[in-house]
Amino acid sequence: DFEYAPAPESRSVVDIRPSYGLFVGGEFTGGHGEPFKSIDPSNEETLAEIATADEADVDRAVKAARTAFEKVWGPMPGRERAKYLYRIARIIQERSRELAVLESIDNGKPIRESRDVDLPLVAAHFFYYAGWADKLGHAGFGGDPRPLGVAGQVIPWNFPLLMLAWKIAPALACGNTVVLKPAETTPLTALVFADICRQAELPPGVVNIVTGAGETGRLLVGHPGIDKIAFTGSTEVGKQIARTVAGTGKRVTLELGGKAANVVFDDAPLDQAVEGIVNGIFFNQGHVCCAGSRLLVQESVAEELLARLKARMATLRVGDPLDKNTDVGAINSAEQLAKIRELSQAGEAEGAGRWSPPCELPQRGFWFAPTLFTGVAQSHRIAREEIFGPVLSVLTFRTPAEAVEKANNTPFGLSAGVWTEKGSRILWMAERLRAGVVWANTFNKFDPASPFGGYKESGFGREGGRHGLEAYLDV
Ligand code: TXE
Repeated sequence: DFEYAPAPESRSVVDIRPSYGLFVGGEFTGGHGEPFKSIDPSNEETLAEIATADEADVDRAVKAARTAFEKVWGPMPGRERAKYLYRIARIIQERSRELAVLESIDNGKPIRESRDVDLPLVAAHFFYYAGWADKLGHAGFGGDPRPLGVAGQVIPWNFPLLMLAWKIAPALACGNTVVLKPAETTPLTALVFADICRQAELPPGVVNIVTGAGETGRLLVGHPGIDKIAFTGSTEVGKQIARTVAGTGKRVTLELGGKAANVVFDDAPLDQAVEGIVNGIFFNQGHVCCAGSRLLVQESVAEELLARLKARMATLRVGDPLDKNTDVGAINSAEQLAKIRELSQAGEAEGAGRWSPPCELPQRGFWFAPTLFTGVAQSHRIAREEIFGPVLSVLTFRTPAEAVEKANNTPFGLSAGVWTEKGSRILWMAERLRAGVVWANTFNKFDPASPFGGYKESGFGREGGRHGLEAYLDV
């Protein structure tokens, strides 16, 4: 009886300027590189022109961060730093509607997700790390842990503001200053965050934002004035950064790709598992490093589970990111769409069965229907490579040991999910799964208090929780 009534969130709550500069030393300034455009992936319209930071601009930003570190932020007592972080957290809450709409416009993600997941978590991270700023001497690192200095932070486009929060909040709490580069397809919320820093009267130079493509990131990572690098992005670039940093003495943490298994046993509550599977792979269009992109289902329930999963997938609404009824938004860029298409074609060519529910995709913009591949073999590319899109590869298993073997048969190790009624089996699995996070009877659950990070080629270092402080302190 449900009548579908589109209820788009208003674009009028955001005020997008025609052009944006860099944020250096507390001021918005021009960049000396070739400017680029940020576009709305749901309709391919240009949103704004963005400055590119060249070598001299990056240098300026690093120097501003160094001065702020030495003169103001490093020596400031933790309880004073905490006040700024709390203030930033509260302003984020106050401006969360504007930020959520802007995030959905620039990224393509459904407003329900940016409003109910991203923004609350962004604020929560600042609140959480504000709470640590005056307690670092009691965090188990010895009495007097020291900040590292200037952190160079490079983030991706899938959770633009949340990745910014994961990086900036702990760095600042520990007394470091930062130069952060947002991804070139989603720079807008980071620039509004710069405005929030001004609103919070954060001392100039404590946070600097340099925009640009990979080259700006490369310049930042290679700058001799950077003490610590935090990167979230592709495994390929992460490895490149690790090579660049080798021998420089810079500290580095990397959060890279994933190919998580969502393992469903025959005693699992199937409807609950279906919700977790759908959330695991279709949340944020599958642009999630810990996405449950491989479904491992026990053979005895495979048919039943797939029938329920297909029925659930048929109810997913794909479309306007600002429509509050949308479940799956736009793919972030033409490049990402091309990658998803290429891997899906490879899946078909290698013999897997492809299925999507009937769904009408908008004419303009970048779109991909929720897709399921059955009959997937472990050797198939769609079982091995990160697709980073709304594409689920289904494999089956008979015994728990086989489930573990298959789940771990990947160069990645970021996350995994286990669905079963048996508590002992959850513990047995969690001990054996080589993944930084193991969710049991749930998926994609995040909390600022719990550390997040990878095994193997998913990277190293932890973000979030008390462990997240380690990346920004010398003990
Ligand atoms: O990543 P890049 P892309 C995976 C996902 C996706 C693939 C490619 O599979 O399909 O990577 O995405 C900056 N030195 N993930 O091309 O290039 C870049 O400007 C320093 C998983 O977008 O790694 C951006 O700010 N920085 C991932 C950031 O790195 C460089 C999230 C990420 O871009 C650089 C995103 C260089 N040489 C993609 N080159 C996750 N772990 O969640 C680029 N950058």
